[in-house]
Amino acid sequence: MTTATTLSRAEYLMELEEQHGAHNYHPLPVVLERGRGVYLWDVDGKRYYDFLSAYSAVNQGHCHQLIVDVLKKQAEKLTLTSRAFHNNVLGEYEKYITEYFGYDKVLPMNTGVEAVETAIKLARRWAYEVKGIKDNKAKIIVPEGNFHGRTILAISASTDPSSFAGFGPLVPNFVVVPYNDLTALSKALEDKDVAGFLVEPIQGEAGVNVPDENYLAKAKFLCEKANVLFIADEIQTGLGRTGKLLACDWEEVRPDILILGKALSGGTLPASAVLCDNEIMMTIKPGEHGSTYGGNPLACKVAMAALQVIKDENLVYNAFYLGKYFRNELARLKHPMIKEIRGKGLLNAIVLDTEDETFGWDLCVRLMENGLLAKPTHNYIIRLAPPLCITKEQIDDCVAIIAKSLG
Ligand code: IF1
Repeated sequence: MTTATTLSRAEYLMELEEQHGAHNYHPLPVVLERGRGVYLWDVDGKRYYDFLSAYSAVNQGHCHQLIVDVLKKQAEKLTLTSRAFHNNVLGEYEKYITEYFGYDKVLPMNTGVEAVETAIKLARRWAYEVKGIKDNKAKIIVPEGNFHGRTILAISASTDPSSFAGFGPLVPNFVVVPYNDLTALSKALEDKDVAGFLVEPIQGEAGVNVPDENYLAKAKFLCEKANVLFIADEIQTGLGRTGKLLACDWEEVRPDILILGKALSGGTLPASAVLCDNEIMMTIKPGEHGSTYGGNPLACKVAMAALQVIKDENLVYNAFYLGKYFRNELARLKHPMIKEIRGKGLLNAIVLDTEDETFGWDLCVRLMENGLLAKPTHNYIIRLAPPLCITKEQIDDCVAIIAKSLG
């Protein structure tokens, strides 16, 4: 019988999770206690490079001092009023973020998937009130391999059984087309009941799938022609991650509805946002949508600080320049196990040349032992996405760790 005394601190803490927590994840065997910048430390004081960045939620780096200071200051003052009343922060935030991205209005929510749900509600409401689609007939086109979160609506759009199997009945009226296939999209857009096309500019979970040049631009053109809303899920690809402020900026595409989350708060607390112009946003009337914490003064102050850090620290250019450098350095390894290197900015992945189901996991365990944390998105695809504040020297250090771990 093992007791708490015979287990290490890390083992004891993992045991607590095993015993008292839902088993809805399979984490790497590491117990983290502290984060700063690109680094994480475990309970034994071992330091790691974070190459997951909480799935792109800490683009600014862990516990960014400026963001944390704003959080602490506002936390002592006013954290939540609900939207039943006004407060002195929300309007300032709404002005700031709508000018930052160039939209008429913003609807603030908390998690990414709540923002996705909000975007779909807006698209449907616009379809009925503006486009003139018959009530309850609105359809949303989504690409194969999409990932938009874990709610019933989001998994209803998914084509991955591990997301939707066993959770039915699902939400109807999602039309699936192959990703990066304009002919299929064009055909699907002939249906007059289509309200929107919901797309990730780069598919993160599917394994950092980068579409062909001009896919986004041509898709946007086809949507405009069909009077269908182009809805960009930039929850993971936005906020500098791909070397542009938004991944859509690579093709100068302006989404009709822009969805943000994750790094919007610099990884301190949940904050998400849906931005669009009046024609769409004003179709939702008072009392028809909301959330207890949506737009709370604490999240708004933190989000303004997180967005300002992206600008002031030039994180977009850093991601652009060091992403290119990182991919080149990985390529220079000419390692036989690396079949493909792909990504934009600091959203990258290596595809391993193996049929071995466990190779990806085993490699991530070796990377962990060598001081770098990453996670396979599928058995043989390893996502490599550090905070955007990483330096060239740290990239060199990490390429060496990756080379050593690959053997
Ligand atoms: C998990 C994946 C990434 C997202 C995009 C919406 C959401 C996400 C493009 C929902 C969230 C997270 C969820 C998290 C792991 C992570 C993830 F592996 F699940 F698929 F990043 F790729 N749109 N992605 O990536 O945002 O509600 O989570 O705030 O579910 O394990 P959320």
